[in-house]
Amino acid sequence: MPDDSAIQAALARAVTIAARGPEHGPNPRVGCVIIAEDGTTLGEGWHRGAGTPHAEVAAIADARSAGRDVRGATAVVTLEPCAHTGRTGPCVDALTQAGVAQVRYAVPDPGDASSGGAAVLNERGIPAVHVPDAGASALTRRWVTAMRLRRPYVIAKWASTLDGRMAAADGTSVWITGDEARDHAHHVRAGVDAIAVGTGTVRADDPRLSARPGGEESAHQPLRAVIGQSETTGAQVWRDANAIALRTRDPHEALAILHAREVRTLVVEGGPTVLSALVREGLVDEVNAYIAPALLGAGPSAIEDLGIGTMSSALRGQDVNFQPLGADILVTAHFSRG
Ligand code: AOF
Ligand code: ZN
Repeated sequence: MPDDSAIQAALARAVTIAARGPEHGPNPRVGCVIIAEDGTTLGEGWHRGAGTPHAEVAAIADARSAGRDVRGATAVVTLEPCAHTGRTGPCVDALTQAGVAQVRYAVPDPGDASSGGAAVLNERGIPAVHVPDAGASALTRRWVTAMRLRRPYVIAKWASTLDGRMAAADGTSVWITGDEARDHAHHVRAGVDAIAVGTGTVRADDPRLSARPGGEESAHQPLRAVIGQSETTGAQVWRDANAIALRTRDPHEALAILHAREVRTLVVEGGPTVLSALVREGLVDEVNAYIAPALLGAGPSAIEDLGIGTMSSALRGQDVNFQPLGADILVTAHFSRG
């Protein structure tokens, strides 16, 4: 059996190649490295998106195409091998048929149908052991949250001034931050499944809600979702069919509809009514606040009254990150409840 350092090295490699897969889409990013007793790599593969072979199947095929035998080998995977037939067949069967002797996986599969792969393998006499790994967890964090909570992972995004205003008193809100912050936000859009705004934002700003990282429309365009009951006919968000009207006041219901459409990650870009409703209901997993060194002194803030009256009740983020973007700064904080 390969030693622990060989397993760790294979896992690090599996994380690296998993990251080549798409950030968006219904499936997680997964990598698999199959190693021999002495730790040498026999085959490796990663999942390229829903409908394509899973990482384990890709790794077995890679070994075969190089003429390498994986019988008796160790498969190291970033995610627990699946036990179900979804768009493709069960990885536990592919591993069994290939004659792999044992499996190490970093993240348990939280899916209703797909989970239980490790138990199946163990029953078949192929030890499948959980080896936690920070890199693999980071790669699947949003997807795991979405699967566990049966709703999209929600990123609340806004741009504000130093004094916390997201618009001026006259309602103007474009160009709060500079180019770098805006471009960063477009990169975030290009990696998610959907972007939501309230009807108020559509009426006030008529946003396109497209992903334009580097100024160019990316190949993947997230679904545009408009939450609320006011009329928005003729707005730019309805320019093609990649848009949905969520005619409800209930944020849980809005997220349930998106979950049914396999939206795993959602960016909510305003306005205060929609953002506040989501925060109030504990439905925000991550805040991306772009803060510009400007002062307005008047105008709405991103989040309205939450019914919090005292400092000890403030909602406090975890795993906080700061990123300078030109003259602006991006603060990322997580509010996941697990
Ligand atoms: C794995 N290896 O590389 C991936 C897994 O519709 P399907 O057939 O693509 O199945 C999707 C589900 O399979 C997905 O929700 C997740 O539970 C698991 N993804 N499993 O063993 C992989 N991508
Ligand atoms: Zn699978």
